[in-house]
Amino acid sequence: MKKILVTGALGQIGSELTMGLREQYGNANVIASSRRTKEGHEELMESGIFEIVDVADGEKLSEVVKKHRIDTIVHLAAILSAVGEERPNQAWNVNMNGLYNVLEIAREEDCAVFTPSSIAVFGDSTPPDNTPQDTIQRPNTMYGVTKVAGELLCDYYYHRFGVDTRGVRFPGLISYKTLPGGGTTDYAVHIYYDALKHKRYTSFIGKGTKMDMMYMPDALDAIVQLLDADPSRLIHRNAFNVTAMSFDPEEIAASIRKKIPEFELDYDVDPVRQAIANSWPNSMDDTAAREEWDWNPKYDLDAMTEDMLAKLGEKLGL
Ligand code: NAD
Ligand code: AKB
Repeated sequence: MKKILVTGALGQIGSELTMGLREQYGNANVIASSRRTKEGHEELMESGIFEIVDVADGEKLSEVVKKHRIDTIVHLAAILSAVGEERPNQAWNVNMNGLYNVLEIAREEDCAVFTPSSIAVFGDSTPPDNTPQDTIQRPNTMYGVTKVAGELLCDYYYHRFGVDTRGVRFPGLISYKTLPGGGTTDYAVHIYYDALKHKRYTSFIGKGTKMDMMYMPDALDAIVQLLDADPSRLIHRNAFNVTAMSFDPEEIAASIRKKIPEFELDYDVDPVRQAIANSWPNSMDDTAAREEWDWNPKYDLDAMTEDMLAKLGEKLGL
C-alpha cells in the first residue's frame, strides 16, 4: 500500500485527485498539503490528514515526509502560465525550488515522484502539428522554462540517484469542481460557466487558436495509470505527451450549441495569453504514452461538453 503526499492539493487537479486517491488507498494513506487552507475545500481538508506546506520550504517538506513515512510524492504545487508571466520570480521560486526540494527529500527518503509537466514546454520553434514526443523545447514563458528545466531535473534524479520520477505533459484541463489557477487554457473552462449562466462568452483567446485539451476524469486516470505503470516498459519518464482532443474557441462553442442553441461567442483577445497560446502546439502526438503505459482517453469534445454542462449545471443550481 502506497503512502502518498500530495502538494498543491487544493488546486484544480489536486482537489479531485486527492479524493480519488483516498478512495483507492484509504483516507489515512493520502496526506494532502498546500501552502494555506482554502474555503470550499472542507471535505478534502477534513476527510484525511491535511498539512500546511509551502514547497519552497524544504525543511517543512522534509519534516512532513518523515512524519508520515511517505513513499510517493505527487507534486502539484506550481504557478501556471498566465500568473507566471505576471510574477516570473515567484514562478521560478515555486516551480524550480519547490521541485528541487521535493526531489531532494525523495532522494533521501526513497520516495517515488510524480509531477506534471505541460504543453508549455514547447515554443514557437517546435513543430506545431502532431508535435512529437522528442522534439525542440524552446519555450518563451517563465512557466515553460521551469517546466522544461523540471523535466530535465526529474530525469537527472532518476539517472543519477535512482529516484523513480514520472510525469506527463498535460494539455489544458477542463473540470467543474475547482476553477483553474491562472493559465492560458482557462478560457475553455470559463466558457462553460458563462454558457450556463449568461448564454454567452467573451473569449480572451482568439478565433482559430487550436490547443490540446483534456477532461479531468481522463487526466486523473493518466496520473494513476502512470504511477502504477510497469517500469520495465517505460522508455520515457519526464515527461509523456498526453492529449485527448484539440479545438479552437469556435469548435468548443459549436459543441456547446448542440446543448444550448442560443449560445453566443465573441472575442476580446488578451495579447499576453494569445502570444502564449500561439507558441503552444495545435495538437500533440501521444503515441509514446499509448505504447509505454496504455494511455487511452475516454472523452472527446462532445462527450466532455455533455458531462460538463450537466455536472456544472447541477453544481450551480441551474
Ligand atoms: P492550480 O494552480 O489549480 O493548483 C496549484 C496549487 O498549488 C494551488 O492551490 C496553489 O495554492 C498551490 N501552491 C502555489 N504555490 C505553492 C507553494 N509555494 N507551496 C504549496 N502550494 C502552493 O494548478 P493545477 O492546475 O492543479 O496544476 C497542478 C500541476 O499540473 C502544476 O504543476 C501544473 O503546471 C500542471 N498542469 C496543469 C494543467 C491544467 O490545465 N490545470 C495543465 C498542464 C500542467
Ligand atoms: C496553463 O494554461 O498554464 C495550463 C497548462 C496548459 O499548463 N493550463
